[in-house]
Amino acid sequence: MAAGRTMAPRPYGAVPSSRQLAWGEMGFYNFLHFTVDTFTDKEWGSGDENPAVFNPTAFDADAIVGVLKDAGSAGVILTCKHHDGFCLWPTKTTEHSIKHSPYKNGKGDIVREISEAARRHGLKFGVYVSPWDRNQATYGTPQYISIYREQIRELLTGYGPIFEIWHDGANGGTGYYGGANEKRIIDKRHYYHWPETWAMERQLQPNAAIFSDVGPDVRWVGNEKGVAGETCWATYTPESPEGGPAAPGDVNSKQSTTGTKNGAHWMPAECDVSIRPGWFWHEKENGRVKTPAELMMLYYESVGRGASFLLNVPPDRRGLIYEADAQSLRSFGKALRTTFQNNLAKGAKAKASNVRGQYGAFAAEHLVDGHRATYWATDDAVKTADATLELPRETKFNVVRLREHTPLGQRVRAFAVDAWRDGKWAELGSGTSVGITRLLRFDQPVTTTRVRLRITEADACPALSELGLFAEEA
Ligand code: FUL
Repeated sequence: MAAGRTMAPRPYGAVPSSRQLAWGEMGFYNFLHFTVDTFTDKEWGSGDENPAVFNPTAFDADAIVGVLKDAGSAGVILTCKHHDGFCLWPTKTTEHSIKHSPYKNGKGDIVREISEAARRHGLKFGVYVSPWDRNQATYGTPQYISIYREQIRELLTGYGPIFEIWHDGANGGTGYYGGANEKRIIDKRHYYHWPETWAMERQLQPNAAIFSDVGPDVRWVGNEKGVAGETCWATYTPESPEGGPAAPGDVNSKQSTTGTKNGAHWMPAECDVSIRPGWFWHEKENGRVKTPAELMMLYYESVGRGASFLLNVPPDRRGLIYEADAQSLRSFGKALRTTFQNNLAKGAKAKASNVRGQYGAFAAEHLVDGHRATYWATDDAVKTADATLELPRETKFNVVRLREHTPLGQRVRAFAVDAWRDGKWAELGSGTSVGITRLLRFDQPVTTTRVRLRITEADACPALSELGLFAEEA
């Protein structure tokens, strides 16, 4: 008997918007940190840099994006303006831009080149626009907020669809500020009037996910190591370190790492980290590029914990991805593909201890049909349940992938996975939050014909769209 929509479980708690759902499917994507700092060997330019220093000699957007594509990236976020205030596009808002650089004799536009290359390669494009501007004379006054919004407007209207807008929490301090050379402390909670800026962004790019320490769509994970909490809820109620209302740059970052169980908002975490110690390219760090194995570990600790993996890869002074970085990324991409292109649970027979209304629409087989849109669900009153896979043959794997059907919210609180071994079930591993994706990775491969998922705790009847099995190359 077919089950109508009305038979589906009611959503539980905060649920994702369609833009958050689309964002949640991306998993791994990249940051490009590129500006005057690349040429001055700094991490935070003070704002007094001469635009003439920005002079990449062999900039090639297709080459850059091509490396990211090979790594399996779903998108790229460019530092269109970092704290130094130098704009990588010919903005009308300031003279402190690429217009006054030797790059293409001032006729260049790095934002255009990267956004177009991204589209050519099938990657989505996003923008980082630093709220802190150490060049602007008006920084700290209301006038600067208009300038900042105008910069965002230019970026959101001139460069096609944007998948994410990145608002940094680092705000205020010393700077050049048009020659004042002083320290300017702003009121992080009120100065930017964030809700108005977000409303403008929504209007201009309704599908873009807005990122900051407090969302509204995607939250910072609370560290720059690229690591989500072992338990990481997609729901979140941001608080300031003192426990009051939070703002970008003024958040209890410990809570950001784990999120809030039954939190007020759907606001999954994004794990940002650089492939090198710094965010910008520095010659002295050429020997300190993260290895493919380290990148893979970070993938498990971010995507594998229900967050996303935003890996920074800084172009060098030529305007290319440095060879060591490119090599590491390509090997990482190859390992990702080798592992995840073949779901070994495909073709398994799935059975469950309870199926909602005994309807085929909620049967356990949806755990292995390869679709996020279909799912196994239980009756409303059944909050602990098992699903068992009977594999077509003896199967060797070392990774288990679980996914909740997130349009119905985050429901599962704890689970365990077992394998059939020597005539009985043996537990392979267990965990707490699932959400968008949960990966369990075992040091030793498991060989078995049967795998069981146990939902050991849930706040509402579980609804899961995947139980996948994968094997990493030894
Ligand atoms: C931080 C910035 O201060 C760093 O320079 C970098 O852009 C990082 C992604 O965010 O807050």
